[in-house]
Amino acid sequence: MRSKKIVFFFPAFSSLEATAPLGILAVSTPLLRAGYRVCIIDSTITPGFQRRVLEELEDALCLAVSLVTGPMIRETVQIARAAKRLYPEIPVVLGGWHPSLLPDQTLAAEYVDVVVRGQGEEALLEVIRNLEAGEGLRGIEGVGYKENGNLVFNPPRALRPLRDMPPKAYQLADFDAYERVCGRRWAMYISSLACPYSCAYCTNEGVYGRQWNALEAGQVVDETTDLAARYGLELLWVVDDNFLVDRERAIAIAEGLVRRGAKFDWSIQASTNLVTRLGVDELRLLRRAGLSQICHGAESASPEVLRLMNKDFQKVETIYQAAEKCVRAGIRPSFNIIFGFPGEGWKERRETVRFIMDVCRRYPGAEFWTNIFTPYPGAPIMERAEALGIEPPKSLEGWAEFFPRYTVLPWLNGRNHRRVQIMRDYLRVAFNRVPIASDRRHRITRLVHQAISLPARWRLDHDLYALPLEIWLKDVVTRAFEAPKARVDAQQLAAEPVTC
Ligand code: B12
Ligand code: SF4
Repeated sequence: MRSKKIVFFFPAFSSLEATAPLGILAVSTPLLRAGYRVCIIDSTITPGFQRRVLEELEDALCLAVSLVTGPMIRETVQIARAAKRLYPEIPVVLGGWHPSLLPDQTLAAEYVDVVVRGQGEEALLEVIRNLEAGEGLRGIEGVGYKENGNLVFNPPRALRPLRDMPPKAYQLADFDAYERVCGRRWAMYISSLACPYSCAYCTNEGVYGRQWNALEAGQVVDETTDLAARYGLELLWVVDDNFLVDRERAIAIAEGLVRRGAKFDWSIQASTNLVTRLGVDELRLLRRAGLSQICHGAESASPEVLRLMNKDFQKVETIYQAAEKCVRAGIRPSFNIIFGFPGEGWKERRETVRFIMDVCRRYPGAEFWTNIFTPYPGAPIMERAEALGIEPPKSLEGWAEFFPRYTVLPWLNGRNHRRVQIMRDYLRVAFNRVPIASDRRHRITRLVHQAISLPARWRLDHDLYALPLEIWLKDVVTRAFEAPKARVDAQQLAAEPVTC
């Protein structure tokens, strides 16, 4: 008889803001219901994760990995290669955003046997059933596999609304271990799928279309209160792409949570135009229900760049209004910014920096997180990026370096790239930002950060970044007083061997 054990591997993805991988919890439920055993190894919380995966595989039916484009690919390759060397007969199945967007190239890797495109709940169960029965994977929708050395792709699987999906298997999450790493006890939760918009840099439309669909307010209230109580969670990050598409639903969720006397904090992602549809009183209601932060993809304060990004639904004034309304309601407004989008020159970048400084001064508590534009496969801008000289990697491994913290672009490289990176360093320290992970900085590091915030603001106001002594001082102090960062930065990983 074949094994009924599935080993999931989740490669390191983010600094120390760790919690259970929702994608894996989602695809685990149908397996558990069908009588399979599930073992999840998350490299962020598992010392010696490679050895653990190999040990667990000894009596397993298959190895399944969840990944997005970027540094997660590094550990995926490392583990899949090691697994194949030791257990060539155990299939390696890859799912998640990267395999969904680039199935051919992912399956072409010699250490990958199966890829699942899009939603994995039903597809993975069917794959596992067939593997257990020793049957092929022909006809299983959404799945790609190898047959006599050829790559075979079955027809895609139709999207299912979120309300038809089983609950996530949160019982498999080791929240104690995540809390030890992160300093906070929190989880991700999803209440709606997809987004009605199609920003040029976003991969959403490619996987979910623009078919926004959501759980009923009552179900969200029941599930979130139960989750928080059951696992003692202090925070839920609602990972919906655009939580506020249905205004009435959002209000009903808030009313339901207030009625229940919910005690946990939660945060959402929403576009600024949908936040500003709400009145301050409505936002205050959401605050009373525990909503502590709204993350917005503002991305730029240049009207021209917003147009190029296909973000016509958002005006610069809307970003100001969202910041103002959130602060008045006691909700922390958090904004993402992309530097280096095709068509953004230094003039447009200055518009954005000035805007950031203005918002942070006018609305203390507002925070900005900046990235460098990274062209992802499946994003509408990819074609234009290629025309401008981006050469998409030709293998799965090549995509490991695609990470917006460091991306060097044909139009933003050398001195200009260094300048943007230093500018981003100053933006990081100019105003306070609150990450999910608890602030474990040493007293001295905190003092130094505070001390350099004023010169940082002066530099950003005057666009002067030569001789960045404050950043140098910050780095020296960080090295002296802080534990090394988690091994997830593409630059740090590059130096590491990928053998057992
Ligand atoms: C939470 C989240 C994160 C978290 C955790 C990531 C994770 N892997 O879980 C953090 C904060 C770390 C993160 C970081 C980043 N993220 Co992110 N993130 C999300 C977000 C908002 C939700 C993911 C989620 O949990 N969804 C809910 C679960 C249930 O869905 P799911 O993960 O898609 O899983 C389903 C399927 O994919 C599939 N599936 C998933 N895993 C597996 C495994 C197997 C074996 C199978 C068969 C199927 C399968 O089945 C699941 C159920 O249907 C998505 C947006 C979104 N709407 O999904 C972006 C998203 C995944 N992130 C994205 C990006 C770009 C990033 C960053 C690069 C951004 C940045 N500025 O740094 C970093 C890179 C991380 C890294 N270092 O590699 C892109 C992905 C682009 C891409 N090509 O991969 C997305 C889609 C956002 C977007 N719209 O562009 N992210
Ligand atoms: S609003 Fe956000 S999720 Fe929606 S398309 Fe734009 S970037 Fe993607």
